[in-house]
Amino acid sequence: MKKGAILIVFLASLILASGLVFAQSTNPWTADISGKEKRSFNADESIYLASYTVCFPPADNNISVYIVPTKLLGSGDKLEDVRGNASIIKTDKSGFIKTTKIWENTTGGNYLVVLDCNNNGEYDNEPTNYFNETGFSILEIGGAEVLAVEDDIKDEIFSYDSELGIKEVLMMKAAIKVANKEDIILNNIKLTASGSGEDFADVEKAMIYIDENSDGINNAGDLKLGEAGFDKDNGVASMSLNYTLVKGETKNIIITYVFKNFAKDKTYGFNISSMTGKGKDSANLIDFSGLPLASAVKTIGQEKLCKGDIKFSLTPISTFTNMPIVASVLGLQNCSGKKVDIKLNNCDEKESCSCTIQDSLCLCNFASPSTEGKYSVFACIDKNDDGKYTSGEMKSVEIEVKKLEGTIPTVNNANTTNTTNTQPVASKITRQAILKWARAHVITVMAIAMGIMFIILIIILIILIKLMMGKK
Ligand SMILES: [Ca+2]
Ligand SMILES: [Ca+2]
Ligand SMILES: [Ca+2]
Ligand SMILES: [Ca+2]
Repeated sequence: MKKGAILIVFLASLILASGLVFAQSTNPWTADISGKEKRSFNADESIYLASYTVCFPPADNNISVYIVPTKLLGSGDKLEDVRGNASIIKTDKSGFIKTTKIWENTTGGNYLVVLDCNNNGEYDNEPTNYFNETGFSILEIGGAEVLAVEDDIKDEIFSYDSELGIKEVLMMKAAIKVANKEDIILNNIKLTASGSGEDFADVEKAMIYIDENSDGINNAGDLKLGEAGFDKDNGVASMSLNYTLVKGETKNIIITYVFKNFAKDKTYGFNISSMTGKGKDSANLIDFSGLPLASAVKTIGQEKLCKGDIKFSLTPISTFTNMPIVASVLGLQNCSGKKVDIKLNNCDEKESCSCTIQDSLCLCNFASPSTEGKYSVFACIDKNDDGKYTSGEMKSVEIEVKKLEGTIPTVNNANTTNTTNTQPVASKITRQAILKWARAHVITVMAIAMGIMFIILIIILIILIKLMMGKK
């Protein structure tokens, strides 16, 4: 009876033991803290090792346990541990390795565990977990860095232009640089507002775009990721997103505000206070470094008052070289006191003449070019005082200039006047030019005059002779 019982217990433990052996694919095996076999780990998990009987002699044997990058091992290969040193683990009385932590603060990659039973630092066909394939792997957690873009949008005054009607203002350009480990699913971006403006009341919403064409402007082809308003003044705009950032890539982002109110002299800005995302492979929360990141500060300027279509004309539009041309600009409202520059070819050139608008009219004159050809003449007015000429601030007229053969009256200097009447300007210029020419050619003028007088005298003489002959 006793013998039978011992036999049953022995057989039962043998079956149990062999069952356990077959539950493991290798001996030794990598495991979680409970000793259950595990071959794929996240970066924040520790690696454990367990085994049945390994090495000889099996009991109370100090074994050097190596972790090496996955490779095909050959007999006599020197073992180099990725942790710096092998760990020494003592087998129990049965020659088992009890579940033992072998690595924490891991580095992502694919590895093998090698038991150096004879502790000679070499591989002598000793036990490994798997052979010629990865024993276990550690997923690398992705990461990302949020960077300011070098030519970020500058602090500046923004003035509403009702003629353009643009209410969306560029606030920030930044880049998200994704580590070359795993794709990241971007879930949320939070902006925290600052500045004297009422962010809840004045800002309809903040918007975020992927600047697909990397030109720093939100335009056609860019992808809108999300939008949100602020919860209160100096509060938070929380944008829910669902965008996959590809590992190893850098994406440029643009953040804009859509304003409801343009409250003069108020300032608006924000920080990207947080970004959240998940590793696509590891499912771990991703750390976005570089935050908080501050936007530009926009101050709201005076809304544009000077408006209207520029009605621009030149008199004449077909003329000779170096001849006077009168420029007139009409049709603008609330622009009194603003300067209009008349320029050849484009509004970046030096002005040919300029005038100041008074009662919605502005006149000046200039000399036509000294080389024949067709020219575009531009009237340029900076309606919104931003130092730039943009749409609605330029108008052009074509002129044709021909060369006049022979001696020509010339105008050497263009005059700048603010007169309000075209005709006297033109006639004054013409008279001045003719007088100047006459002074320069006094002998020619006198010769021509004397010739004409001589011809008239001859004609009078002939008439007198005919009359006298008729009386006879
Ligand atoms: Ca060895
Ligand atoms: Ca504010
Ligand atoms: Ca763009
Ligand atoms: Ca302008």
